[in-house]
Amino acid sequence: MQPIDDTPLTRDGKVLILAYDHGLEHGPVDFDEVPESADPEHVFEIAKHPAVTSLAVQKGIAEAYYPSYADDVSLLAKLNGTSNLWMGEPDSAVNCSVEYAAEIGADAVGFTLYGGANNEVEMAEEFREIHEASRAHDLPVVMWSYPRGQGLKNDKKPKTIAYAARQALELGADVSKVKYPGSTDAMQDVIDMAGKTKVIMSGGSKRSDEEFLADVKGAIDAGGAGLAVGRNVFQRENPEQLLDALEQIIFEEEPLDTALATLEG
Ligand code: FBP
Repeated sequence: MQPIDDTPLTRDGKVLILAYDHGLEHGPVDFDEVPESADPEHVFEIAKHPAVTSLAVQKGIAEAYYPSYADDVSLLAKLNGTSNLWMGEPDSAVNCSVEYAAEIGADAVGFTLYGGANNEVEMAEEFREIHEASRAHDLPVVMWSYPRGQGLKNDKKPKTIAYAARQALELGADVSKVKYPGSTDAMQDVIDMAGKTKVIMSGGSKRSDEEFLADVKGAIDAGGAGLAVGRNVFQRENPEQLLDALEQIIFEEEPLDTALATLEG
């Protein structure tokens, strides 16, 4: 397995995944704010920004659109996913194999694990197959580490998030994508539990520039490896401007004020 820092998923050891699986996970409601965002080409164009190390999409979007962007965008194939129409216990159908992801040009693969769900055992077994196949294809694996299920009333408790990051390490993920636990100290605990697995913050629903960038800065200051973000980027009229600010915080270690000034400029 080549070192993850030598793969296109990273830039200087850091990660900025632009996530665009929302049409499946949440449905068209996520495109209401900026209607052009329903068009995958709009988001592939955003993903050309140099701050974006990878674009995460489902198989159907990869198949239909990636051939036109393969020279400019690095692809992360999300291998499982669920629609918001599903009302059962959290679960996520495996809808793409590692072999097929490699065939369509993926540079990395992603998998959601709902730790604590009634289906956790089956999901962990599915992850085992994906993890071992990804090693055979030399593709880094990103785990969407999301504790969720009827036994977990609050999936954002710092200790629960730390446990999810630890699960990612124990099961072999190269990167664990977690919800921000609310403070730099709590994020530091999460990162400590993840050992050599890189920890990145999940963007979450759209909020003000100040709130969003402060969380990203908190995660980076804690030693986080970066961010996976969807709505806070594509639900904006000027996503490139926010990516400029994220580039400063994540890759250039600039202070929050400098990044905020970029947005005002
Ligand atoms: P966001 O930055 O928009 O939160 O995107 C990250 C992501 O993990 C997506 O890949 C996924 O579709 C979504 O969040 C899942 O959100 P939820 O926590 O509502 O299931």
